[in-house]
Amino acid sequence: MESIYTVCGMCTVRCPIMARVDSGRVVDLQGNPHVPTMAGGLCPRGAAGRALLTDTERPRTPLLRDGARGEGRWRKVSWDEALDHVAQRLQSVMAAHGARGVALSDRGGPFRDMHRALLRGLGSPNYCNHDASCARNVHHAHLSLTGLGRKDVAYDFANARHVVLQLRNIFESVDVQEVHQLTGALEKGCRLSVIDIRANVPATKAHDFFMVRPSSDYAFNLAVIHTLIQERWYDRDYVQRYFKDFDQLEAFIVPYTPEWAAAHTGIEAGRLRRFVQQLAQAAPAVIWHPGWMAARYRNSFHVCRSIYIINALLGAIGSRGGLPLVNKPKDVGRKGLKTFVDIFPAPEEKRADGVGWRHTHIEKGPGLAHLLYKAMETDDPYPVKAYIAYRHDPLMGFPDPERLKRIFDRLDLLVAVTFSWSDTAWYADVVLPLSTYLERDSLIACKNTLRPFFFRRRRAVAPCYETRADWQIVGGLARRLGLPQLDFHSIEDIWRYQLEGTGVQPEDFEATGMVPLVEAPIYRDRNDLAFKTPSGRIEIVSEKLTQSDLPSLLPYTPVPGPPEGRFRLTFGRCALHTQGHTVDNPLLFEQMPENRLWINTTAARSLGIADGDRVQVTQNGYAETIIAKVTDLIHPEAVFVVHGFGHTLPVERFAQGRGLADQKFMKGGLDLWDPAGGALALQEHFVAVSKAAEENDHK
Ligand SMILES: Nc1nc2c(c(=O)[nH]1)N[C@H]1C(S)=C(S)[C@@H](COP(=O)(O)OP(=O)(O)OC[C@H]3O[C@@H](n4cnc5c(=O)[nH]c(N)nc54)[C@H](O)[C@@H]3O)O[C@H]1N2
Ligand SMILES: Nc1nc2c(c(=O)[nH]1)N[C@H]1C(S)=C(S)[C@@H](COP(=O)(O)OP(=O)(O)OC[C@H]3O[C@@H](n4cnc5c(=O)[nH]c(N)nc54)[C@H](O)[C@@H]3O)O[C@H]1N2
Ligand code: SF4
Ligand SMILES: [Mo]
Repeated sequence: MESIYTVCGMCTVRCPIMARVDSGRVVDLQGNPHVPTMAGGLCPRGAAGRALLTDTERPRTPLLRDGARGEGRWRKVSWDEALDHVAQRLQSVMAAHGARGVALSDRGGPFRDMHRALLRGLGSPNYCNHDASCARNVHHAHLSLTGLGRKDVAYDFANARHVVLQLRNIFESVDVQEVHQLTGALEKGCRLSVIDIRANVPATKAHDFFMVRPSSDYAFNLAVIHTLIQERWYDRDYVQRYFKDFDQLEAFIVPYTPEWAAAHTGIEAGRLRRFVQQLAQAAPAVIWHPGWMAARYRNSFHVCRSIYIINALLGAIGSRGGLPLVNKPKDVGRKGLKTFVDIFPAPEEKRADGVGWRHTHIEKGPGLAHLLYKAMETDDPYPVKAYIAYRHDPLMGFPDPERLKRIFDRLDLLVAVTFSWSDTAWYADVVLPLSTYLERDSLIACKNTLRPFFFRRRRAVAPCYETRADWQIVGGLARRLGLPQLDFHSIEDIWRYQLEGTGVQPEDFEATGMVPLVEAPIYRDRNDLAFKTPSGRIEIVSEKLTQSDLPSLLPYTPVPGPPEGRFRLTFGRCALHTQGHTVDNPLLFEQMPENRLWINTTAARSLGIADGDRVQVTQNGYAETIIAKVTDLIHPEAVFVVHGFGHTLPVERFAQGRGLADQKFMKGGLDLWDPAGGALALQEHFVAVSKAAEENDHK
């Protein structure tokens, strides 16, 4: 029996794991035993990864579309034919429209260096990732205050004395190490407060649960800031040392009393004050989590920004037990990995999504994919005619898939690189099948934490079908497109290239799968923090926002609520599935075959709906049915579903026809986004709910 230290691929958290392999078969998966915070454990999805290997429904060879887009008629082809085809089509798009006519989007993360380099090598600026549908608001909120990205701070749960989760479902939207760290802290007496629109799993374990009116979080947080300042419960030394324009915050916050907020949030003023006092008592070992999936409302950026302001007022940013600054290799005197993207100069061409020139306050890196799609729709600022969806399923992860399909109809080439079927792959012209994470080696990646380390994914077994690893797919395209710098003979050659000058060798990963760059975690001196804003301080007024005519301190206006007889459609995750791509996994399907519609008991009763009834959800003539979960534990204005269900593809035997697809109830959603943070506002859509008629008792 061989033990292989590698990285889970069932979600983007990428936990370190150990695969045990016997005679070419993976017999067991567990958390990497060398990582204490994994405690040998995995989440249910991680444990179900083995089912991918025997999945005969996933794309098993390269496929070229035969019929119309989305019709599902495919021709199996060799890798040579598929890669030749893609390279030729890319070349003809580039001949007609220039390199800028090619776009690529992915799912972010640490393994993207090579395909980003491919796009840059071609000369296109149009790289995007999924983040406009996820955490862009969080990231930009932190940038605007501190000049640091959202991942430039860690969450030091192990040493925290009070953790606040708002828009963060930590025990269901799982990161295994965070779960272990937080449960450990709770056992040692850390307080947990949850601010949510429904009692999620963290709420059931919290000392305090605030069920706020959906979309009223900004009012809640403004009242918290008001109370901290008015009662002088904030960390005055920290504020004096690090805040720029504190006086502007002080003046702005005056009207936002807890009594004022109560009318918006439904939370009694006295409760809010007591909570703020408890926070101040635990400071600076406080983590008010800034959220993760914060693409919800057109003011979500300011919700996230207010959270970071609260953390800063409590002195938690940069502190042990709070949000300490992470270390990059150079911070600990080491050299980082050599990158592929830096082989090529950054394209001078303007981005099609307008980021960097129309939208100067938005970070260029991953841009804003919804604005890329609008450029494809209008040819403004120029035509984009080839699109590679690389590990990305916008037809499920972005709103209004019917409109997106019409946009994709304007493309000359749509390529999907994926290990499973997805709505986008099904609509593509070419499917390039990636090997599953247990069958492929990856680049080496670097994780910046208190104790930064290099890690890599190593394959546990050889591919079961005609699938390939990323480096082979990208290398194959690069060879055909005149970019030999990205064409490597073996993964070992790639690892050696990346590790050049770092003092680390590929063999150093054998023992545990990772190589720490420093002996022990390093906390920076809290009295000597360096922020990366123009002033080097925490900037309440951000020049970049001002230059874009956007306020840094947004006065409160309520997000419009549901019209009479409708509900706000809200969504989130559960511990048993990852987005839309695990429903067809037989082990996970068995545990949870479909989503249910959470609906408040009083609202349900007035509609004659009982728990377990099949109900119809409608919006402007579009309807789907789903089973109702009638509960007191959700705010009456909202209904809630776990995202990722309602599949229609015939190649997904288990998932097909099960549950409801929330993204299909988001008509016009590509136009609804937060102008300051750039992310979509996916929870500004309303639906009607009724008991399904008998004859509709199926989907
Ligand atoms: N098991 C599992 N884990 C995952 C993932 C997965 O698919 N499955 N995906 C990963 C990814 S990509 C992400 S982005 C993260 C997401 O991690 P989170 O952002 O923590 O997850 P969600 O479950 O989307 O939402 C968090 C909570 O927001 C609440 N909520 C909805 N509307 C409002 C509101 O108006 N106000 C307040 N206060 N709360 C509201 C929901 O009820 C939910 O409990 O999880 C990651 N981890
Ligand atoms: N309505 C609605 N929309 C949402 C959300 C919601 O809750 N409701 N959640 C949002 C969130 S938080 C996110 S992060 C996005 C997620 O949406 P996407 O970014 O599209 O993410 P996934 O579904 O995780 O992965 C996309 C595709 O990549 C494939 N894939 C998975 N892993 C790999 C890999 O390692 N390599 C390759 N090449 N392919 C891979 C999967 O099989 C899947 O088909 O959706 C967002 N959109
Ligand atoms: S959280 Fe679960 S699915 Fe995600 S990487 Fe970790 S073990 Fe895998
Ligand atoms: Mo996400």
